[in-house]
Parts: sequence; C-alpha cells; structure tokens
Amino acid sequence: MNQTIRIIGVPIDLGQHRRGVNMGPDAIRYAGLAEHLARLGYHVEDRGNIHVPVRDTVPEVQTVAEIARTSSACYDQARKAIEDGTIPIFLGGDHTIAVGSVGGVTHDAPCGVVWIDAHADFNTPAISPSGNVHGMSLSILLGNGHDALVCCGRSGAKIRADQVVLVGIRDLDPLEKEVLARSGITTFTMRDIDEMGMSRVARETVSRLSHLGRLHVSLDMDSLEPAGAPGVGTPVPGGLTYREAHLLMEILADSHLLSSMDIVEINPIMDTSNQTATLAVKLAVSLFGKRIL
Ligand code: B3U
Ligand code: MN
Ligand code: MN
Repeated sequence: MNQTIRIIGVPIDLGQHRRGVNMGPDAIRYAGLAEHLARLGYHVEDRGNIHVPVRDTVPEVQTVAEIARTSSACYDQARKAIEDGTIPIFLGGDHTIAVGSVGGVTHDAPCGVVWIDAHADFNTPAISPSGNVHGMSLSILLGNGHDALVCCGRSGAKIRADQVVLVGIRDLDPLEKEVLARSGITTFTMRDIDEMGMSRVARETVSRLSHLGRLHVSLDMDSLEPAGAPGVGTPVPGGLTYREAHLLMEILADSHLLSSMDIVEINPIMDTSNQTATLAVKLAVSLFGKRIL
C-alpha cells in the first residue's frame, strides 16, 4: 500500500513582526506540493489549515497565549498524524509551529530533529533582544521559555539536546550563542559546511540521529541563500546554495528514516513569482525520495 503524506497548514505570523508569513501555506500549495508528492507515488491528503487568529485582532499582551493555543492544536494534529501512520508535513507560518509539530510527533516516541536554519531559535524571554517567539522555538522544545509554550501538549522538554542537529546557522544573538554553546546540541554552521562540505555534514547529521529510528526535518527557508529564496521574513546572506540544500535532502532521504517535516518562514510578500515556495517544494520532493537515477 502507498504511504500517506498528510499536509497540515499552520498560517501563524504571531511569532515575529513582519506581515505576510501567514500566507506561506497557500504559497506552498500553489507551488504544487501535493501534486509533486503524488507523482512520487505517495497518497497525499490535505487537511487544510489550523485556525489562527488574524494578527490585527490580537492585542500584544495576548500574543503568547494565542501562539500557545495554535501550538496546542498543532500538537494534537501532529500526534494524530503519527498515530494514523501518516507522514505529516506542516506548512508555516513562522517557526513557532515547531513547538506543536515536534511536540506532537514525539508524543509516543522520541525522534531525531534536523533543524535547518540561518538562526538557532535558541533565545529565551530573558535573553532575546527582539522578544520574538519564532527565535525561541528550539529552546522551548528543550524545556526553556514561556511556560504556556513549554507546557504545550505535555509538560516539560519534548526533546533532548542530543536529539537535535542544527544545520546552516550563521546569525546568532550574543547571549543565544553562549547558551547554545553550553547546550550540547550538535551544530553545523555555514563555516563548517564550507570547510567540511555538505556531503560530510549531512552524513554526520544522519549518523548522530539514526539510533533514534526516525527523523523530523524542520526546514526554515531562511537557511538558503537569499538570492534563490528571497521570500522570507529575515534573509541572511551566506546561506545554503540550491545544490547544497538538495544534497542535504538527498542524503537525509537515503537514511529512509523520514517521518515528518516542517516548511517554515516563507513570506510571499517578500518573494518574486513564488520562487521561494517553488524551491521549498523541490526540496521536499528530494527529501521524500525523488532520485535522479
Ligand atoms: N535571533 C533573532 C532573529 C531571528 C530568529 N529567527 C528568525 N530571526 N527568523 C531573534 O529575533 O531571536
Ligand atoms: Mn527558524
Ligand atoms: Mn531562521
């Protein structure tokens, strides 16, 4: 029987201040995600979007509570998707969606998390210069941050430091850098990728996580070089090339351990001709097994 991929949209833009990232799920659908995955032989079901309030209707003081509410709905859907034996793909929205997606997919069993991002998203309210929650998601998943978010779905940490590998980082805040260095998380910065090459970085990523039996890929599109992926809220120069990103996906695919994915931070307002969502779809197709030969 064909495997089922379940698409779940989470149009949240409450984790940061730029408008537009709420349109990410439709931009990715418009770029043909379901059709391309179906062509690979998957049964694809689109569950539509989780309800997220329009940001203009949310007073600043309510922001964390509304992110928590969305995260909790996302957690339930993620848990159900795994229980149902499907491979969920969560379409952001900003990176706060990972609080619910990674939380929910690890409800019954741990999994390895490959966090591909220009940023580490390892701030806490005490150290974040911006206060933006999308810069705190990974820290929340490790049990540190706003209580309402740390307690999403089930209380406390959802993953341990040795269950995450960060790939592509190049823009960290000063205190975030210190906390990350002490955390024990395996990191591959852009410098590491330049020096080691993506092939080695990707293979080491798999070898550090494969004992967990399955992998969640959390793909922040700002990990890519902005020239090829301009449609993101916070572009950072010096990112992954088209070829490096594809090679990473292909080597992750070779592990046959992929069980879920996030595609986040696409901002169609900043994009031209939907090229960032189109690239995201191509990367998902590489991740879910399209082989050249
Ligand atoms: N580290 C900064 C910037 C940032 C994090 N994630 C994104 N941008 N996308 C912050 O606001 O925490
Ligand atoms: Mn991120
Ligand atoms: Mn980022």
